[in-house]
Amino acid sequence: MTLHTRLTTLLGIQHPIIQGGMAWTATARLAGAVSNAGGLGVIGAGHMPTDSLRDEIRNAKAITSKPFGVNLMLLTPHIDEIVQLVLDEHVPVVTTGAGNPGKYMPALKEAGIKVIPIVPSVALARRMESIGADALIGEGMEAGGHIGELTTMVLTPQLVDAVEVPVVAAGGIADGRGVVAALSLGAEGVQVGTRFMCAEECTIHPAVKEAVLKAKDRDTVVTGRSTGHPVRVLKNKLARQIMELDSQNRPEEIEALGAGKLALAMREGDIQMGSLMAGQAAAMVCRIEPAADIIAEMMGDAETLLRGLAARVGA
Ligand code: TUI
Repeated sequence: MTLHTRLTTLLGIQHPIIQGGMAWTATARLAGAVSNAGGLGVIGAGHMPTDSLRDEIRNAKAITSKPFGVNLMLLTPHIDEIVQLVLDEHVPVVTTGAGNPGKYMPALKEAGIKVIPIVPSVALARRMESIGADALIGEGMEAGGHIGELTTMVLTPQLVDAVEVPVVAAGGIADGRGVVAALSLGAEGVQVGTRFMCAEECTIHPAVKEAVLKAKDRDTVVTGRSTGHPVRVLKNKLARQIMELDSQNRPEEIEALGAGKLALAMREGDIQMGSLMAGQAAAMVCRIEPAADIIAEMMGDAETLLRGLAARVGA
C-alpha cells in the first residue's frame, strides 16, 4: 500500500513527505536523496548567495530526475534575485518561509512553478489561497528555526477547515505516528525537518548531528521573541546569551549577536556559539541513517498503524 493524497498527485511524488528547506542544512545532496526516495527534497536557500544556489539547483538536477523544490527565505535581502533564479532554472516547486510571498506569486505561477507557502496562521493561509497557492504548509511552534505561535495540533485542523487546497502539517513530526496524526487532522502530507538533519546525506557538521541525537524532550528553547522573529534552537551557550538579552528587551543586540551563527553551527560545527536550529522532535531522532530509510520507516510505520487502527474499530 502507498498513501496517495492530493499532495502526491499535485507534486508527482510517491510519498506525502516534504523535506524541510532548512537554511545551511538542506543542500542538494539531501534534497536529491529525499526526492530519489519518493518524497519531495527541498534545497534551503536561506541567505545563500545567488551563484551558490544556482550550483545547488544544478547539483540537485544531476542527482535526481524527480521533482524537487527550493525554499525561499523571504527575509533575505537579495530575495528578488533568488526568485529570478528559480524562474530561470525552472525549479518545479517552491516553498516559502518567514514572510508573505504575495509579491512573487504571479511570476512563479506564470512560470508553472508549484508554490507552497509555509504559514503560521489561518489568516495568512486564506490570503495565500486567494492569490493562487497550490497547497499550504501549516507549521506549528514545535518546529525548529523561525516559528509562529500555534501548535501543529490546533493549527492543522483549522487550516483544513479554512482552505480548499491541500494542507501539509509541519512541526513535531518525525515518525509514522506523526504521519498518521497529521492525516487524522485532515492534512494530506507532512513536512519533516529535524529528522532529516540526521540523514546520512545531510551535509551539516557531524557535531550538530550528535547534538540532535543527544537532545531530550526539554532541550529546545524559543529565543529572540523580543526581536519579533522567535527562533527555536537547541539550548547552548548562544541560546542562554540571547535569552538573557530577551529578558532585558534588547532586540538590536540579539540581531547583532545572532548574525552568521547558523552557518557557524551547521558548517563549522561550533555547537556552543552556533545557532542550533532544531525542532522539539530532536528528542525523537535516534540515529544517523540514509534519507531513504527515514522515508521507508515513516511510511511503513504509518501504514501499519493505519491498518491497526482500522482493525481496532472493526473496519
Ligand atoms: O521560515 C521558517 N523557518 C526558518 S527561516 C529561518 S532563517 C531566520 N533566521 C533568523 C530569524 C528569522 C529567520 C530559520 N527558520 N519556517 C517557516 C515559517 N514561516 N515559520 C513561520 C513563518 C511565517 C511567519 C510569518 C510565515 C509567514 C509570516 O508572515 C508574516 C506576514 O507577513 O504576514
